[in-house]
Amino acid sequence: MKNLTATDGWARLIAHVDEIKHTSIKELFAQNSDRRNDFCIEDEGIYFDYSKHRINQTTLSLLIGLARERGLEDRIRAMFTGEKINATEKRAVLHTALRAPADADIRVDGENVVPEVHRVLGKMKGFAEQIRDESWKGFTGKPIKNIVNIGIGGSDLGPVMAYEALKFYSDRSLTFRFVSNVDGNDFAEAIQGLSPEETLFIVSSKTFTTLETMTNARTAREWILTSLGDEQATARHFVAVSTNETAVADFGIDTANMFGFWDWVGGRYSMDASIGLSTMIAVGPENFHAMLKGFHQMDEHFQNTPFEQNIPVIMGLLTVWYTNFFGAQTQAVFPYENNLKRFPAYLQQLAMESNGKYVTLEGEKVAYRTSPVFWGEPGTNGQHSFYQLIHQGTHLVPADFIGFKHALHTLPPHQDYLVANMIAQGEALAFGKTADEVRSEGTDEALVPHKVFEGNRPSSTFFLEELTPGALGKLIAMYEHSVFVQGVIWGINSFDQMGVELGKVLAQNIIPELQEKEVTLGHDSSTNALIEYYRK
Ligand code: G6Q
Repeated sequence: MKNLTATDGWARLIAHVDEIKHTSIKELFAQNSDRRNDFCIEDEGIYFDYSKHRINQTTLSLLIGLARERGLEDRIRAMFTGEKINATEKRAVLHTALRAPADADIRVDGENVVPEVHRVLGKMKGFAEQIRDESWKGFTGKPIKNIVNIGIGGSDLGPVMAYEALKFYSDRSLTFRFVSNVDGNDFAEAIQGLSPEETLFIVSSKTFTTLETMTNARTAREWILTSLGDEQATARHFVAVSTNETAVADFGIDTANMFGFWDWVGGRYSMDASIGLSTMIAVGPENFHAMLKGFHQMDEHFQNTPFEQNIPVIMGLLTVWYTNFFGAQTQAVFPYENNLKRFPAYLQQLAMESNGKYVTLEGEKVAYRTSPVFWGEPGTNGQHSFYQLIHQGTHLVPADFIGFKHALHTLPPHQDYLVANMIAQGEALAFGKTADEVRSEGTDEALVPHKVFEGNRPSSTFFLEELTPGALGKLIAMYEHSVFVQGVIWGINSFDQMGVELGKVLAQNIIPELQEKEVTLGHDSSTNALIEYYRK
């Protein structure tokens, strides 16, 4: 593929940014009274307002032109039809098959994978129902009341996020905890107050070899065996979610209690595969399927909607716009829904592990920026801490606001206050407050510069009806596809994660050096000194 910076689309955008840079969002609104309609998409129950951006119609058509030049249509088709677009690992990328209807036909190496997806979903349903109706008993005959998911990265962030997001729909008689960190504090705190007799561990690991997960799983097995005093207890208190049947059996988990998935599902794209088992137990199979339906609706939208009206395409292109043409280094995501408190952390992995890369598919070093740093916190909390920087700091931080028309609770003034704040933030960022406006409030002249808000700070607003399982599915798929669009423009493989390997390998070298104090150290002087400091 042609180098991105050598494309016509890139050259046109370079020229165009020079023109539009000098026009503020306020001026863009003044120039076009219909701006709110021109830059707004309402589809799939999502109201996506992207009018408060530093773009006009020319920007949009140039960005869409660049997407076409980069072959986005073809890449979308390739992904959805199971081509091995994860070229470095020679794998198909088919998280979209996880939420395809049972009668869909999606082939990998000539075989339709959808029946197997639905077989596993059926098995998950059977198990989730047994836990929920208490017919699955622990070793001593008591029903399971506590579910602890052990996993890390893609085997943790999705399940935690979804549990928090859908807590409202969860069975409140069950307790859910999540252990990820190899720091023993994580495990020790997670089992606080839990009775081993009533606790089930879901060991979630695609490879079933991950240091953190296997260490926590062994500690959990020890805890169960010490408390219940019998090897046989493992079978009633452990299930596995994995692709590695041999390692699951070696650990002592009956493979009848293993829920599989496939190499064409990346870890960070697996929360709607069996990695979502804890989610299904929490909210029940029906709600889980409603979530999958939401995912699928967004998949259909992404696959079939013209780019001009395609939510993930526009989102992805806006990220490219600010990253490559305005030098933005970060992108903020602010859900105005407290139950989405783990959503930014989930997105961090999705976006940054997918597109935080400096090598193209052809193996060349890029000459442009790739993924920005994604970050965020729920509103309104963030307003009382870091929003200062977004309003008056020196960084350009494009922001996504995510809000819902209806609250899940019935506490009347809260929802209006919440939504008012979300809308106000977008308005303040875009339009700011001039020196004259500040003066007209009788402000002391010395304070005027401090109270001016320059504005011209871009944001998107996503409004949905209510945080239902289906809405969550749509939101996640929307970001998944937006990240994909960015990766296609940048010409990188969004589906491997080789950058996480080196640290893991070096840690394996250092472990014995910490444990055996006589081993001679052969690192650099700083690393040697750190190891010696720990040894002492
Ligand atoms: C995600 C990554 C990574 C992975 C974890 C856990 O896309 O591959 O975050 O999910 O390293 O791996 P296991 O599921 O194999 O334990």
